[in-house]
Amino acid sequence: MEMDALSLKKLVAKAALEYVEAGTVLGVGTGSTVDCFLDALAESGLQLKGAVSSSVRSEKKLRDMGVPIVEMNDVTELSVYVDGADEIDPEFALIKGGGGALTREKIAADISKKFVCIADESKLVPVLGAFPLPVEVIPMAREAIARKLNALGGRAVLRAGFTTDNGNEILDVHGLQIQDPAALEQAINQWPGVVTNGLFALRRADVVLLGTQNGVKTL
Ligand code: ABF
Repeated sequence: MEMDALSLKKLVAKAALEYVEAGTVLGVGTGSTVDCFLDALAESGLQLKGAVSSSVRSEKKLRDMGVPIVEMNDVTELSVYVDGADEIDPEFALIKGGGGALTREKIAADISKKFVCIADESKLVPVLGAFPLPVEVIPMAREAIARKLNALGGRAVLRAGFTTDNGNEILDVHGLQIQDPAALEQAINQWPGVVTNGLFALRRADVVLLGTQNGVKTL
């Protein structure tokens, strides 16, 4: 029988436990796949020293599980960071930020030694861009940045009624075909008023665990 998306997420969430070491501080991302991972972690009985979380949402879930929350400023590095993605290309470059937590996710990925990305197989694409690229902007720069994104050939749309955990806004850029994700990530990051963009290409995933109909594929 064919597994649905939730079953694939649960499968891959469980597989990610293999990368978690008891007694350490774990980096934890955001999203429905990460929610499955946290459920699997709770079930496993594995005891962590603590967790650095990329969002208020995951932080709440971790607290409810009794895992101590550690401030990002209080760690020098994370041995493992587990997070989902919205799109994954064959070279492990990602689009993230559909959940709006891209800035904190990028910081967590940056200080992690091993970034383990968990996703169902629908997220693997040949070229990034069908999923709208999120760009977190300081509110007063929104229109200026939207014009620049549109000049790149995209269509920037303000995420209505959404404020990030950092008090900023998100522009979702539709219609891009991202042939060189690292170059685009760098270019957008240079614009004043951009906090972060959702391309994770300069610091991409180290391991991708993909939930497929034939089980978990480690890429
Ligand atoms: C986070 O959660 C985000 O970067 C990405 O937007 C999203 C993936 O969510 P899901 O697992 O629900 O598809 O990792």
